[in-house]
Amino acid sequence: MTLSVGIMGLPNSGKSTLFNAITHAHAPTGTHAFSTTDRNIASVNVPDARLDKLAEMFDPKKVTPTTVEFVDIPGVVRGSSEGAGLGNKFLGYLRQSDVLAEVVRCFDDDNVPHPDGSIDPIRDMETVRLELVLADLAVVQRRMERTRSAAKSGDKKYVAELQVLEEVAARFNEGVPVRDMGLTNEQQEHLSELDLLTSKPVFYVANVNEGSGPDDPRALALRDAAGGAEVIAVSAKIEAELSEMDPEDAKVFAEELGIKESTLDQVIRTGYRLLDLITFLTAGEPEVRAWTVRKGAKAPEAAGKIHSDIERGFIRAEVTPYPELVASGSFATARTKGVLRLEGREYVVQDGDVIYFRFSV
Ligand SMILES: Nc1nc2c(ncn2[C@@H]2O[C@H](COP(=O)(O)OP(=O)(O)OP(=O)(O)O)[C@@H](O)[C@H]2O)c(=O)[nH]1
Ligand SMILES: [Mg+2]
Repeated sequence: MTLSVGIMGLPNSGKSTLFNAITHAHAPTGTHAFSTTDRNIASVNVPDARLDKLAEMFDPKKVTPTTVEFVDIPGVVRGSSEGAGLGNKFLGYLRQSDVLAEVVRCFDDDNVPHPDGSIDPIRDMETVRLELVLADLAVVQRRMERTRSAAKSGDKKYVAELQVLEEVAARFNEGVPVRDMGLTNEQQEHLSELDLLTSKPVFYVANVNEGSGPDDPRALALRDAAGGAEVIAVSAKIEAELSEMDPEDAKVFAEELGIKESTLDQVIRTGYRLLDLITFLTAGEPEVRAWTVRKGAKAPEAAGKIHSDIERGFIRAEVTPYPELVASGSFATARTKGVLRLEGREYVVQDGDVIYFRFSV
């Protein structure tokens, strides 16, 4: 599966700047609101030092990282859901995203106007929350019309669905996001097709002043207000500048600035954690490759990521944890040392497992 991250936030919060920093794209940015007039999409290779090391060991013809997709949309403003600005129409572009990254302006810059005239990250977070709730409410109301007429026949499925939709709409009217409604799995099931934005996991990107970091006072205040959601503090502007530099120079520069982990790495790590995703690896002469699966996936499911035939004909998995493989130097040595294990259908794949699947056709 490819993780898709939707980037949203108020106009001029730095969404496109962040998008460019992460994807090395050149989406237009600017000091006027709504610099972005349509969505930007880009795919990025997930950096993984393990792949580089395995490539050294196996000298493969091909090295294939996993990818993450980013979607950048025009700014959301107060009233977007009723047609103000460009926001609401474009919020729909995020419905396919697995996780939302909300950029919150924490930087001062008189040249970059704020749509509400002042810097107030918590107010901005509230504004966006409300607009997302209202956008979801509109989706639920449209669905309710259909469900209501379908329920007239007395069909139990639609009667139950209608009840859930009515409850959810009432909570939306109180401003509550789906993720905070405490719905049962069964209730959620009725909503799954709607791809509601407020049911998606969200994290915040505090776009702080140049030279500020995780202890930026505005980022800290945002963390307090975020109700346990993750807050990453970055300077999108600096990160965008770094992304334009020669990678070696950028590394030196980032160290001088005290930037320990690139924004891309932080965003991907957070997305993977929120969605409970892990990476397993395959290694051989033809190809060294990284794959993404959900935590808890068993060996045949992981095999299915490679090819459905391998899942169908699954016999066993030969599993070597990455550190053991590196320490052994080869699968042959790993086998004689006993660190290459034979695992069956019930084996739960772990992050960093290097796997060779045996299967019959
Ligand atoms: N000083 C400073 N300026 C920034 C930072 N991030 C973005 N900007 C500037 O703020 C302006 C708006 O940035 P964009 O990335 O276009 O903002 P956006 O959220 O995509 O805006 P819309 O597409 O209009 O919704 C640009 O002039 C950026 O250069 C930052 O970290 N610090
Ligand atoms: Mg933009």
